[in-house]
Amino acid sequence: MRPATDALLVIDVQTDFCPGGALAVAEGDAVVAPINAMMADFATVVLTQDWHPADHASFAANHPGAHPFTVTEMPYGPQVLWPVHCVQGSAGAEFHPALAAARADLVVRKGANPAIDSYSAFFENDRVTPTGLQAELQARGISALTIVGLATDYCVAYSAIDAARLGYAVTVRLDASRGIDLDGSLAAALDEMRAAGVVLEG
Ligand code: VGL
Ligand code: ZN
Repeated sequence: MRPATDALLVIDVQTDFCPGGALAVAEGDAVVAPINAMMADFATVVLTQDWHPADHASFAANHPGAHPFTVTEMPYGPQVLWPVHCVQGSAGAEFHPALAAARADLVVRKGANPAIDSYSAFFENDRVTPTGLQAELQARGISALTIVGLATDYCVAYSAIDAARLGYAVTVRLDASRGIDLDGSLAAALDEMRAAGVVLEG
């Protein structure tokens, strides 16, 4: 068992990010067994859930003529346009059925503002609007985070870099994470995480 100041942060292990889902990550379901096993080592387990309204601005379908996996400009910067995924209350937004979600101490839902995407578990993509996770972790006395889940190069990387900036000791377990890898995004995200002081393991 790790010290009580360590938490496991499990990012977006949801049906839509697993094979057969709307935004499937290759081998996305392969993270479930190692994550369930890791939970036994941590007194605090936090899950995040991507949780979009149907009119979310990150969906290509809401931009007439736009194709998924292209990039558009939003007021807060460039935004990849995704297939419709993780719509609030839909089957695709559920946690993977084999994830031990009942073990979670806290579930953070993100991406509910139709105008702003939210890759990070801490802030929306404007990088200033908080999700509330930082206050929750502070209240629980957490100072170190092990981060796992989907996708390595988007929500895992954004969460890890924000966590490092906020002063947490951050480890990403790559063996319990999988990436989308859009135009070299995986290699870029690994570089950015290392540069932010994130320890990459596995
Ligand atoms: C994610 C793209 C869009 C993720 C969420 O969980 O990494 N990626 N929404
Ligand atoms: Zn999303």
